[in-house]
Amino acid sequence: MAFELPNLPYAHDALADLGMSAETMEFHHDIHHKAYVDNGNKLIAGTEWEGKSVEDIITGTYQSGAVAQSGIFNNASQHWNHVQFWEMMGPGTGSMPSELEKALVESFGSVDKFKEDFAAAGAGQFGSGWCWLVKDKDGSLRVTKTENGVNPLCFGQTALLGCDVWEHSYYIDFRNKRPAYLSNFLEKLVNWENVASRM
Ligand code: MN3
Repeated sequence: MAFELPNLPYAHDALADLGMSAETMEFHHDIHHKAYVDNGNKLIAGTEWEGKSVEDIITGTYQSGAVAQSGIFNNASQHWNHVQFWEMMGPGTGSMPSELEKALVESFGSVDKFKEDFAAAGAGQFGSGWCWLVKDKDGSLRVTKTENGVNPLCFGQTALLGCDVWEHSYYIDFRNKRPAYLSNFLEKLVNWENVASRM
């Protein structure tokens, strides 16, 4: 099926008081995400991937490893990544559901240690990419980082939380201060209910 740009699950200015401005959303969702959708649709037209789900396209093109398919992989994965990213944030995110808190404490020792590891992964990703909280194939929770559009689907993992550390995600609001963007993301922007629902 053709990729489709979803509306944001909230208004463009809904996160402005929480550190992600309407201007960032206008560039990030309306221009960057839309470009992945439009370019992805152009690249899959007439190929074996046309009509496949975005998840199948991501895992299929990543595993194939064929250079000729890297454009399809990059655009499909970035489309999927951004759909998840918008849903993983929200205004008035509230408190962390207890089952998520319990799982984080079991896996990392404390919620603060999880946040420290997650922020370090994001800050330590050299160049563009993402940092993640994933549920691995054995059920364990792990913090990971990936380059460019690579995501947990590529490794058979479930993405519980992801943060976009491409410069387009933070340069308008935080300039070059990626660690400040990551800390703000964890403290103010994450929709922990959404994260818990993915477990
Ligand atoms: Mn982005």
